[in-house]
Amino acid sequence: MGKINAGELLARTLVEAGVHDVFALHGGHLDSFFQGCQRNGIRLIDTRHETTAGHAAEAYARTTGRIGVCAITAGPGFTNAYTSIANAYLDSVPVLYITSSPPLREAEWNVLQGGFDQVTAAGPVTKWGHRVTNPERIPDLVALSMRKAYAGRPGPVLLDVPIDVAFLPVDERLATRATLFSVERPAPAPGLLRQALDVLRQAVRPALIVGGGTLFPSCAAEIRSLADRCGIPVFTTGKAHGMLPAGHPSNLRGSGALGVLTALGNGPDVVVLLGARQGMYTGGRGGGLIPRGAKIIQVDVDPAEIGRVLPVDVSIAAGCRETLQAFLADDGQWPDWSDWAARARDAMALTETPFAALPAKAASGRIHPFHASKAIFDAVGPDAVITSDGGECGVWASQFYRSTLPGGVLTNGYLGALGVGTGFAIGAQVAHPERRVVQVVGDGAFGFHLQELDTMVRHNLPIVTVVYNNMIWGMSQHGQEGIFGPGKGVVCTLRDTDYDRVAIAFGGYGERVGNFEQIGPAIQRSLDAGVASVVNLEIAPDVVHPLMERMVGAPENPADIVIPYYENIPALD
Ligand SMILES: Cc1ncc(C[n+]2csc(CCOP(=O)(O)OP(=O)(O)O)c2C)c(N)n1
Repeated sequence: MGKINAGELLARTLVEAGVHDVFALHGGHLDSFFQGCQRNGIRLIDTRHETTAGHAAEAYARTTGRIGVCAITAGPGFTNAYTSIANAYLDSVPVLYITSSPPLREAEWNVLQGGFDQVTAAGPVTKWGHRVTNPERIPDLVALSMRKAYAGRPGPVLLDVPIDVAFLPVDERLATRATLFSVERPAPAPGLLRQALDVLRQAVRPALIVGGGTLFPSCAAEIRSLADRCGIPVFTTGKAHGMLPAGHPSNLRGSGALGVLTALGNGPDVVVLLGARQGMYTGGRGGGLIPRGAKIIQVDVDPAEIGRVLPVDVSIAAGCRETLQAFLADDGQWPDWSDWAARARDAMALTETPFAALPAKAASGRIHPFHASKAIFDAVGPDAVITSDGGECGVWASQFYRSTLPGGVLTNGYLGALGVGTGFAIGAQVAHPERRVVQVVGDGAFGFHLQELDTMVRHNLPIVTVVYNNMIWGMSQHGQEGIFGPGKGVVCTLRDTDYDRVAIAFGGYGERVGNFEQIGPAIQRSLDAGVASVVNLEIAPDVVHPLMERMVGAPENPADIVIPYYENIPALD
């Protein structure tokens, strides 16, 4: 024990907390920390934009269940990362953001990379933030920040270490000690558990909707046991794919099949929302997913989430895993739901039917995105980690992607931020070197961070990126045309860029694919290339996903006021 600097102490504390990898972009403010990471065996993965580092840390957390760590510099490093912080906040993912800032002793003197308070600026998108003023406090503050990130509903936290604090020598004997912990959440109250089981056992057509609240800690084993035991159809929101193995008979995947069942008037009569918040991803109050009149049992560790949009019949403010364990510990009989489950599986097949008969080549001569998506995921298989980023392409892809890894499909979340996929792919590949990582992405979305091909190549991350190159911001243009009429798109045109050659320029592998039959072989060659690659797919700009019509209008009553992308306002009679 002797004198070290605060950056070194920070690195040692992270090691003690079990952190192996930190996503970062350099700034001299953090040099004592970066040197400390190097000396203490923490792997630094440096990206070409701070928000990609943040997205990578988020994906790392989502695919491992452990906190992601992102280190970014003062001022522009922090502001660049803001989108990723907001993304993790809205999607409830534990990420520790370590930032630096100008010296405390030069406060308010118009210095470099300062002039605003980062801790305050981060306030609306973090669970907690703190500026370290005394280097001896680093161990307990790091531990506190991790407890804050995990506790209750998880989320990002920010620990700011000003440069003069980061470089200060500190006597290790005077440093505080870190109190670490394992994640425990409250069990359900016995009375409420009883009510929930009674309502569920009386159900004729139950549905379990599993959300991101089942990731921290992972409930995959318990969800599988429950599905095995009672055969309840399980639907997942975007963050919870992979919670049941891809081929499990109860795995109804995303909400598509639920929407079909509900539209056919054969939706569930009891819905269990398990760590799945009410809101856009569970159909809002529109009744498109959860039919009006269905009973709702909502389980969420955050009591504030229960009943946020629709009233709830049984509210369980407890941990998802603990609630599942309590369900499993009950030895009552489960009804036979096998006929209902078979009907639900048939509905899943119906989501493909309307498109399967269409030709693979659209009127424009380019590839139909439905067929492209099917061919991509036939070639990729279920064991890869998938990131999906973009507008309509994400909707097409969602019919086919699957992952055997819990949380192994990473998509745009509540922030709706394009550009998340590239950082997600980096974080997932760092966390899972044993798995293939495939990113599917719109040409618009890919443009936000295509410089990260450099990061993938430098760090030997053989991610396969498949670009849906339809030469437009598709969802935007199709939305505008849906509202204002054909040809009325503005600010939506892109070029037919050689994204494959961009990959080659960065030291990777690339192919352009103009015909449907070549999609599978091109993906296979990319998987075999041993280096980051881009498959540049010529996708038809003239194919509009039917979801667009619902997103921008088509009210039941033509007199309703249509608010595109949000709930329409019914006309008063
Ligand atoms: C950062 C960000 N900027 C703008 C938008 C608005 N937006 C939503 S979808 C979309 C078009 C997406 O185009 P692309 O990624 O090419 O996918 P496509 O719809 O063509 O499949 C845009 C611009 C957004 N959601 N996020």
